[in-house]
Amino acid sequence: MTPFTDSDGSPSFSGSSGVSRAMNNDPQGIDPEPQGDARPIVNTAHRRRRILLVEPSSIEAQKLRERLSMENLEVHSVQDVITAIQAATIHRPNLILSNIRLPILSGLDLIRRLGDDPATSSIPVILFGDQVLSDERARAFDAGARDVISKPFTTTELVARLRAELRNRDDLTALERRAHRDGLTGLANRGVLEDQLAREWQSCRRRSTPLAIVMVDLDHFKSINDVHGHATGDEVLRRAARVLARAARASDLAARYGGEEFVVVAPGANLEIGLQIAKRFRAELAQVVVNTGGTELKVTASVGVACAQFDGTLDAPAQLLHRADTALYEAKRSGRDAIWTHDPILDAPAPAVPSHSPIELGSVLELDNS
Ligand code: GH3
Ligand code: MG
Ligand code: MG
Repeated sequence: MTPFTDSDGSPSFSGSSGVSRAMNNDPQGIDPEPQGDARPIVNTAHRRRRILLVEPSSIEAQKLRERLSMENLEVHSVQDVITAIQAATIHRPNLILSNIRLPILSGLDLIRRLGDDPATSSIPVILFGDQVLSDERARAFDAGARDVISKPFTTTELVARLRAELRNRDDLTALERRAHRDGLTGLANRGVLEDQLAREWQSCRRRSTPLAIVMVDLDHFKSINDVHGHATGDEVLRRAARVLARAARASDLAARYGGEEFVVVAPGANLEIGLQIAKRFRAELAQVVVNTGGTELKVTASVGVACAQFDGTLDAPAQLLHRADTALYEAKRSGRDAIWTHDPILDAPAPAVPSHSPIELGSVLELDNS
C-alpha cells in the first residue's frame, strides 16, 4: 500500500530531484553540450512539479487537489505527519503544502522532522490554516516554514505563493548546481571532489571496503592550445570529461581536478577495478577524434591509480591523492599515454599499462558498470 493517494488514483509519484543526485557520476548529469555561463539560470518550465499536500480533511484535500491539478502540478495527499514523512523520504516532492494544525503532530513538527533527515531537509514547506495567529506564524517561520498562509485566502493567492516558492527553489538549485559543477565540462568541480572524497573515505573505512582513485592528466595539452587554439583545447577537455564519466561506474564520482586534470573517486573499488576504469578511459579516449578544420586531432592521457585498503598504511585522503599523483608523475616520466599504479606490495609506483601500449579492449569491456 502506498502511504498516500494520487489526485487521480494513479500510482504514487516517483523519481528524485536535487543536487545530490545530480552530483552522482551519472552521465545524464553532464550536459551533452555544456555551454558554460551561457546556460540559463532557470529553465524548468517544462517540468511537472510534485506537491505533497498534508490535509486531514478529505473534503478540503479534494478541493485543493482539484485546484492545484489545474495548474499542471502533480498533487498527492496524505492526512498526517508520519505518513507525510514517509512519502517525502521516498518520493521527494518539490514542495510540501501542509495544514498547520494536524492531529497528534502539527505542521511545525512536520518541518522539524523533515529537517532531521538530510534527504528531506531541503524540501520547502508552506503552511496554511484557519486564522493563523501572529505568534503561531512566528513559530512556523522560526521552525523553517517558507510561507504561512492564513484563511481566508483565495486559491489564486495560494497558487501564486506556491509558484513563487517553486521559482525560488529552482533558482537555488541552479545556483547550487553551478557552484558544484565545472562550467566547461559539466563534471563535479574540485570542491565537490574533496568533500565527497572525505565522505567516501570515512564511509569506506567504516565498512572496511577499498577506495580507489584514478587521476588523469591529458598529454601535451598545452601544445594543443598552442597549435589549434584555446577553443579546440576546450573541446578536447569536454570530450575527455565525457569519456571519463562513461568510463567510471555509476556509483563513482568523476571530477575536474584542475586545468587538464581529472579524478575519479571510486568507493568500493580495489586497485584492479580502479585500473579497469583507467583502461576503459584510455581505450575510449583513443576513439575520440577532434576535427580541427582540416586535421584530425587525437588525444592521449597519462593516468595514476591508487587504492586505500584501510589496513593502517594510509591516514588521510590527501595521502591517497598523493599516491595517485606520484603514479601519474611516473606515467608521464615514462613517456606518457600510460597507466601507472601505486603498488601496495612494493609501496612504490609501478607500470600497469606501459607507454603507448596497444589498447586492450577485452579487459576494458569487463568492467561492471551496473
Ligand atoms: P604534460 O603532458 O606534461 O601534462 O603537458 P601539458 O602540456 O599537458 O601540461 P602543462 O601543465 O604544461 O599545460 C597544461 C595547459 O592546460 C596549460 C593551460 O593553459 C591549459 N589549460 C588549463 N585550463 C584550460 C582550459 O580550461 N581550457 C584550455 N583550452 N586550456 C586550459
Ligand atoms: Mg597537468
Ligand atoms: Mg597535461
